[in-house]
Amino acid sequence: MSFTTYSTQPFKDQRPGTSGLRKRVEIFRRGNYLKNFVQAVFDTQTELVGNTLVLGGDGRFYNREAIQIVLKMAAANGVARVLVGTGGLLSTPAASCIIRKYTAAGGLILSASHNPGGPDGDFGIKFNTANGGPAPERVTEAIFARTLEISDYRSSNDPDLPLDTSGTYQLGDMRVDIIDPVTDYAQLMEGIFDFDAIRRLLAGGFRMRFDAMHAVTGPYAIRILEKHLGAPPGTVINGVPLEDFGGHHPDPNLVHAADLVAMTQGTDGVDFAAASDGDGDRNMVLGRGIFVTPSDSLAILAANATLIPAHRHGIPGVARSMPTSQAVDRVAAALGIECFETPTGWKFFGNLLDAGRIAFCGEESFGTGSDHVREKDGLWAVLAWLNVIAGRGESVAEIVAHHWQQYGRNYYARHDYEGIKAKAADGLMKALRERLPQLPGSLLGGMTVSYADDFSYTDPIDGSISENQGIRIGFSDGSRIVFRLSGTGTVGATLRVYLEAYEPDPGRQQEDPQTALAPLITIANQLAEITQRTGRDAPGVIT
Ligand code: VG1
Ligand code: CO
Repeated sequence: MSFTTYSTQPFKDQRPGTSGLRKRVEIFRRGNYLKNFVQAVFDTQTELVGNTLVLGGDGRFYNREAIQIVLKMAAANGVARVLVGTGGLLSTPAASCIIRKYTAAGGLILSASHNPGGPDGDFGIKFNTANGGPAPERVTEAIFARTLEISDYRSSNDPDLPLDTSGTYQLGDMRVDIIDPVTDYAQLMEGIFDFDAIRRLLAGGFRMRFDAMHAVTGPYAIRILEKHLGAPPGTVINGVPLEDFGGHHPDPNLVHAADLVAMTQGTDGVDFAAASDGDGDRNMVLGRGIFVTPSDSLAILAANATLIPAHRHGIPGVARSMPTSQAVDRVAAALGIECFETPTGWKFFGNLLDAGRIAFCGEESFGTGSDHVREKDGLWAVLAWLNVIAGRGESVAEIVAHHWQQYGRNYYARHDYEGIKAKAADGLMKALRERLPQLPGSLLGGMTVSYADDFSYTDPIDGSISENQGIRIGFSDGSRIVFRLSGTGTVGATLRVYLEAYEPDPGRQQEDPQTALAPLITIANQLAEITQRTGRDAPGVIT
């Protein structure tokens, strides 16, 4: 096989964050930036030699070029076979499904998820291990260490492959299968859910919309919802993947999917609406006149798991990331199953899923999923909701109201301060950390602090420890404030403030969350000196 070894210089900033390496497109296109990182993966993940690699991305600007670069480097580094989605497309959950189904040694997913795309937008790359999940910290740290000392990379001298035509190709000694990105995933979904019940629901006049936000999920949603389940054409909107996502943030929340939200309003509003993000792993769920918080969604799906055929005998346990509301904890307690609190990022669920300790897990950041893959999965959540709605014969609003009546309501909001100065953000977190020891037992805004700590997680399966995962302040009535800095941003720093208050009384569960959380918002601002330190008097995004 013909390949060339090229010399290169290390970059100092290639440490993966919450979900892979994310930078501005212009940084990825500079010199050998992408090649260095990919070579560091091949240098450290030696099980890829002689084995299968899965490759695909969310279709954003630079995706196609990056796919060709990775293919040639894989060939030069001794990978035996690569499975690529046509057009270089694979949603993150589909990549996870394909890694597992074809027992690949790992996968490279090209995505910056919900971050904007285009020449001035963001790009990203993430390595997933053989279980189909995001590489754990020890792996990402080994890759990062390698990027700091890298001196050359290898690439084959073959021409580009025609990515749009499925088929089998040869790149030197390496076989490349360009496969339909949807088929395997659609089959997996069919084996999990009651498709007949969903078909009957959709045939009975139930009206829904799915907003693919011009990101990767369009082809998946059209195939599954419209072709397999019989939803009328036009159910999926913005279904064509575009390199710049039509100029929008492919971020399924009340701010960035405002048009979809509007379709659920008023007497003519649709019965159900959902959206997913750039790489298809996030979801937002709406009913007529109601937004379901991702934290509530996880709790409601867990409470109704047995309506889903794959889980008809019940689930062994659940997990949520630390800032996610404690709504699912109450369900787990009622069901008598285990409940785990993990740091932010899907990689922390992998061991628990592999060990069979949990079947459902989720994050407040519009992430929900199960043991069917090792990533969060936007369409899975949509199908799970449709399955539950069909099974209960109730509207989304009724399902939510009944859930709150039974378990209480966890009022919840996240306030994001994006693009603040890194120094200001670090100073704010440091000052908070210094105050932690004095807080327990003290009164803040008339509320008693019962604990205050910087979250540290010991993985129950492999014992690995992850420290400094966010500051938690808990009050005696079950309320919480959490502060952490984002690990996915590409400009300055982003402070996230997570607020949660528990309301057991059904007579008081209909307030606006910002009103119900107002006392906590005031406490959070004062305690962290947010305005003084960041110069912002309000969050930029509230979800
Ligand atoms: C954010 C979310 C986190 C999620 C991560 C990746 O991370 O808060 O819950 O796992 O994005 O999601 P951070 O560090 O910015 O808070 V995705 O859809 O970008 O793969
Ligand atoms: Co995503």
